[in-house]
Amino acid sequence: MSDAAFVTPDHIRIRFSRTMSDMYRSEVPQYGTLMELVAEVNAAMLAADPALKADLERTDDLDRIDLERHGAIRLGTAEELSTMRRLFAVMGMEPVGYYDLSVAGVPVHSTAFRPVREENLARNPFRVFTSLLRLELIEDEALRQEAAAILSRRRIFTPGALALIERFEAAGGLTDAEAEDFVREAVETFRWHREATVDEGTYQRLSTVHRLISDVVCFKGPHINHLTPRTLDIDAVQAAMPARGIAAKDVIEGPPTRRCPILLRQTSFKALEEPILFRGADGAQAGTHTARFGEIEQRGLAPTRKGRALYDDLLSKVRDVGGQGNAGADYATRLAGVFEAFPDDHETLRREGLGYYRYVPTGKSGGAAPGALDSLSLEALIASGHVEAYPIVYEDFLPVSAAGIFQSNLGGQEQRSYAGNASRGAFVEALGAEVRDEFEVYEEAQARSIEAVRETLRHARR
Ligand code: OOG
Ligand code: NI
Repeated sequence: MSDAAFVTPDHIRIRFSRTMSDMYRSEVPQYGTLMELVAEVNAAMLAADPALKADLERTDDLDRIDLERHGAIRLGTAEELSTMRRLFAVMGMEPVGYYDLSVAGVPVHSTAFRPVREENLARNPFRVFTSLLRLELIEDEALRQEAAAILSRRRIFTPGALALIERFEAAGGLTDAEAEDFVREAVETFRWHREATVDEGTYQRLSTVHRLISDVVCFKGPHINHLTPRTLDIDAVQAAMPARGIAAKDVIEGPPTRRCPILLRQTSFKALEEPILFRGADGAQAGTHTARFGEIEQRGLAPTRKGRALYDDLLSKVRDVGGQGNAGADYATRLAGVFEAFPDDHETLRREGLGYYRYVPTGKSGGAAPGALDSLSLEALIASGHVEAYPIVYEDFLPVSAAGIFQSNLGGQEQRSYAGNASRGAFVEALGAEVRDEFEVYEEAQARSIEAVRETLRHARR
């Protein structure tokens, strides 16, 4: 079979993210309401700000605005994680970044599976924040073994999905018909099942140690726990949520409102309490479980290591005041105050090496002598109007923010200390592959754009 018979991983990811979105909207109707609100706010923002619209058009971001979303799952075993890596590879999604959430009292560590190159992100940026439960952080030996035994009995992938993953690996791609089967089989893993695999007593014992443990251990599979559209104005969406009957989280995680957005701002609506059925000696017993919610995100400039260090430093300054974290009515004001130290115009951000930019030739050639342009520095080319710089969008996650999202959806009361437990080596071993360094990914994207500029200018001189 020739390669021409295969559909691209982008194509499979597009289908998959659409199917997941439809599934989640039918499972969690409030998510549909949130999607409508986000689409309205985005449309209003674009109508009011033609310059923003033109910029988004220029950088291929306009078409993907309403597509933009991520989801999250929580896995129980190393084997589940490594198979999940193979499943996402079929859709061109690779593990980027390592997030240790134990420092925030959540017994998991995580990565994000996502497309890596700009052309693939432009087609569809769907990513999945994927956490692995760390059973070793459960102190009670008997309970730890019980949880491991329950997990070892479940099979989260359908035989059809496993066969198509193998087919993809052996043949190097999937045909259109195989891709359709693959998506249908793959979404089964992420579906909600209201039947718990354990009795109520077991659920309660695990829940008492940490609610996240019962969410991972007591169900047939890793139900997708939220999906997240991207908004152009998260403050507007946050403010409009209550009027639509959506119970929003108290604060927006991440940096404050800025003229030049950086990194990632996120907020969510609280997880719903849903009916479930426990196993019982005399038939099923009714109960409830809270796990699934909706979230929105606003993304901005991807910072360099230097920019990120400044962000982390400023954020901890705000959060450490009186040890109150992000609590307190004046949090937004304190945050904005401290972040005045983070430059808020692209010129300065770029010149000070705080963020990554994509460089694009403007097409202007008049006035320059042949060969003169490619000897000029990038700064000189920008100053002379031959090259423009656009912010590269941050595509990853933030551990402190992620912990805030986890907490608000676990009822907010869970505070355990698992501090200082980063274990990247163990995660990579469970995954069966390295995770990519996010800074290298942006660095390479920026370098490719500079190379393309140089290439254009070399050709333009004759
Ligand atoms: C994941 C929470 C983290 C984000 O956007 O930071 C996350 C989870 O609750 O499983 O999705
Ligand atoms: Ni999320």
